[in-house]
Parts: sequence; C-alpha cells; structure tokens
Amino acid sequence: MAIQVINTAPIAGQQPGTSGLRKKVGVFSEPQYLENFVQSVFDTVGDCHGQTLVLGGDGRYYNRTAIQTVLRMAAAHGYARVLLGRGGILSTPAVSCVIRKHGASGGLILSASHNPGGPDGDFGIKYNIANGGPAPEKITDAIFARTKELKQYRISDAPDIDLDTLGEVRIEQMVVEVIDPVAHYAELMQQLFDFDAIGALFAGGLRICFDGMHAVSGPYATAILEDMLGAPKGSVINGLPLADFGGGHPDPNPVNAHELIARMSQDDAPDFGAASDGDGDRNMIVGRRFDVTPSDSLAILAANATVAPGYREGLTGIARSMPTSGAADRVAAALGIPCFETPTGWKFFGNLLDADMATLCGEESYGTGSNHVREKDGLWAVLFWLNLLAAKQQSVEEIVRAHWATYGRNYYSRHDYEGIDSAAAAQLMDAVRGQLAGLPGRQLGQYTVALADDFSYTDPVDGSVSYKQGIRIIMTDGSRIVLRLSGTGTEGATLRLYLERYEADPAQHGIPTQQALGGLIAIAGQLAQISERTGRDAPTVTT
Ligand code: G16
Repeated sequence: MAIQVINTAPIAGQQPGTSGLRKKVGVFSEPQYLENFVQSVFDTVGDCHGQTLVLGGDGRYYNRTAIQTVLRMAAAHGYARVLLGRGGILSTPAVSCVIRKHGASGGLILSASHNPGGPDGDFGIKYNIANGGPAPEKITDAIFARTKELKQYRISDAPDIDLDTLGEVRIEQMVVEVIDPVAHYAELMQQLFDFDAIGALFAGGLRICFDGMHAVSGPYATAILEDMLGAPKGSVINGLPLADFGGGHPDPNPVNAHELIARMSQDDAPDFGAASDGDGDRNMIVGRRFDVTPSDSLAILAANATVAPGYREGLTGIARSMPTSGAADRVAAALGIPCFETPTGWKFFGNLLDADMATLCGEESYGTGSNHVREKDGLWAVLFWLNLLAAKQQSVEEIVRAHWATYGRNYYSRHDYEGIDSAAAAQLMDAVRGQLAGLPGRQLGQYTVALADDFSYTDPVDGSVSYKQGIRIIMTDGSRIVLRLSGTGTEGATLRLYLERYEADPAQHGIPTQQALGGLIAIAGQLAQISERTGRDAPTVTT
C-alpha cells in the first residue's frame, strides 16, 4: 500500500445545493469528478489526522464504487478510523446519530436523497460536521471555492475492502470498522419513544403499512417496526434497498408513493400508513383515506410532544422553513415558546438545535425532526405518530381534525413545475421580484397584499445572513404565496409554488384543498405568468 499524489484540474459546477452535491451518475463517474470533490472537502475541513469519519449511503447505483474511493482517500488524509455502515448502507439520520454517539469529526453521506437512482439516475455526496448536521453554508461555500483551484488529490492504492462483513480492516494506518447500520439508531429510538405502548398497539391489532420505496429505510423499518415492536410481518412493503429503487421515485408524497396510497384507500385499509425517501430522512404520514400534510404533522407533533418519553420536559422552541405553513406557529404561540422561520434546507436548523433554542423542526418537503440528531428523520416521525396514536387511542384522521378544531386549519399545497428551462425559470423569478415593491396595499382578487419580499434570514446564533431565499407575498389575512427554485434538482430548473390560507371556522374545514386555495393559485399564475413562462398548463406534481 502506498499513498499517491495525483495531478488533477478544477472541474466546473461542483457547487453544493440545498443538500450536498447532486449530479447524474454519468457526471459523477467521469474521471476524477468524485476525487476532486472529496479532496476539496478534506482540504476544507482541516487536519484529518487521528480523526474519525462516518461513511455510508442510501445504496443507490454507484454507492459501492464511491465508498471504496472515499475510503482510499480518507486513508491518504490521515484519518484514524472510519465507521462504515455494512454494505455501504447508512440512512442520513443514522449517520447523524453515529457521528454524535462516537464523537466523530464528521461524516460523508453518499445520497441524492429523493432523486431517482440507477445508471441514468442521480448520485450525490454531502459532508456532515461534528454536531451530526449538514455542513453550514460557510463550509459548503469554502468547499466549492476549493474545487475551483484544485491541482492535486491524495489517494491510497490499497485494494478494495469487503464492505459486507462486520468487523475491522486496515487501509494504511486507518482502521475501517464495518458496523451494523441499524443498531445505534434503534437504540436511540428506544430511548425517545414508549416502545411498550406502541408494541401494545400492534398486539391489540393495529395494522400499519410502511413503504420503504426500495430505499434505505426498509432495513430500519423492518428491524424496528416488525422485529422490535411486533408489527405483523409484511407491514413493511418495498423494504429491500435496490440500486435503482426498483425503478421508482423514492420521494414520499401522495403522487410517488402510489402503492401505499392505493392500499390506504381500500375498504380494509391498514389503520396507519407511512413512507420514507431514498436516504430515510423524509416521512409521509397517511391515515385511512386521509393524507396528513407535513406542515400539519409538525404542528400536531409539537402540540402533543409530551406524550413521548424523549420530550416529556416539553419544547424550548419550534423551527420551520419559510415555505412551511404557519400551523406550527399557532402551536408555539399557545405553548408560549418561540417559532423560528428559516430558509429551506435542514442545515439552517443546526445552530438553533445546538443552542437549545428549538426542539422540533420541520419542513413542508416531508421533513420532520428534533434535537435527537441533526438531520430530519423519517422513521423517527413514524414512531412519534405511533406513540401519539397509543396515547390518544384515536385514528390519524381524528387526531388531525381535533387539531384543526383547536388551532384552525392552514390549507396548504405545493405545486412543482419540474424540468423547466433554467433561463426561463430565472426570468420568471426576476419578473416577480421586479413587481414586489409595488404590491403592498394592492388588492388582488379577494386578498390585499400586506408584505412582498425576497426572504432573507439572519441566523440568531452566529449572525450569518442568507439572502434571496424565496419570494413571499403575504396577504393581510395571513394567506401566502411563496415562489422559489429548487436547489436539489439535476435537470433544468424546478419552480416550486407554495400556497397557504388559514381558516379558523371548523364549518369550513372540509373544502377540497385545491378549491380552498383557488383564489391564491389564480393570483400566483397571473403575477408570475407561470403558463406563459414555463410553457406548462399545469404543475408536474401537486402535493
Ligand atoms: C433537501 C433538504 C431539505 C429541503 C429539500 C427540498 O431534502 O435537506 O431541507 O427542504 O431538499 O429542497 P429544494 O426545494 O431546494 O428542492 P432532501 O431530502 O432532498 O435531502
């Protein structure tokens, strides 16, 4: 074994987005593409000598090849130890959990999350810091800057190691410990939730369907729900991680998780349904013929947090991304705790969690989590809901409707226009930006505009400022239109249009969502000239 220094040249476009660097597999497998990015990460994070790195991914195509490269490079940078999930598998929340438990200096997650996989699909890589959370912008910006000046990378010429056998092997001075990907995570879940009460639910006949979408959370769900909690075998469907996710799109929303939605619509539907995404950090919660919006899910968990042993002491605060509905704000107000509004991206919650200013966090993009790790956590949300069902002895729908009756309902929807022309998307956003100054006070349909701006965020902990984080048009009754471009796509641009309307009157809580939001949809369409500029009559995905 010897360490080699290989000459290279900067590769354009290695800029991390909302969550790490995501590109087509074909791009990632070009010569030196992965090596350049990993070298830039190691150069940015500083001296790696004697440190521990956590490594794993969601099992997508190219995962195993990339793991071997990262291991050889980690050895060449002096790491003392790498904790590697068996088979190269670790869910994103499990990486966060293992970093924190072992005091690692950081971790690399090989995933493009909810993006499709396979040889023609996407691959991705993300660095997490010592608190277990995604690297903040100042680090991802520094990594990108480094990619633009890179001249060499360091790598060992050691042979591939066996990824599938638990135990230790050496590469150069570095010990690679292949660990059970589920064990540490399951232990943490047992500390947070009342496993006896949830187990009693299953023993009493509660039926659940968890859709692993052939992605990373299948083994975690099978171990925890079926083996530890006693849910009937077969409760987890599509539980085997596949390199191409079985050809599906591992993005848990009612459109992509169609098998689950079909099951939950049958006459003999299970009592509780849930799905997670490619890397196990997202969650979708479904009752019988009843979808729970992620924004409502955050608010409901926050309102009832003390049912779970891990949250008995209550919450210090709640945090949500700006486009997420204000349902959680109403709960925070009732609890007398702050609710923080951050830009999209889990990395913005890290400082609030570290400073104990927030306990629960959530995003409209099917992400919910807490201070137990520094990532959103799909199975955690499922267990929280099961703990809630056990405590309330009510159905999912009854719990949601009771919540609306108490706090009012925030009608909410997101319209995605995927794969549109990047230049047209940028022009659309600029055109709306150009109108913002003239909007306050203007009457638009039944609404009057109270505030119109491009959201910027000042982190209350370190004072860092993030600009241009999405356009908001807020009406005098609190209804909102939000527009932003996705930072996770790999083809063209994706325009996201978020719509929200608050309704206090319980007699008005049964309106179909798109109808309830019809006025706002029309206003957004006109202001942004969405059809004209995107060439689309309708969104690609409506959730
Ligand atoms: C990532 C981020 C989330 C963000 C989501 C959507 O999720 O971790 O914080 O809400 O992308 O981002 P965008 O709207 O920019 O596409 P994941 O699950 O893909 O890692």
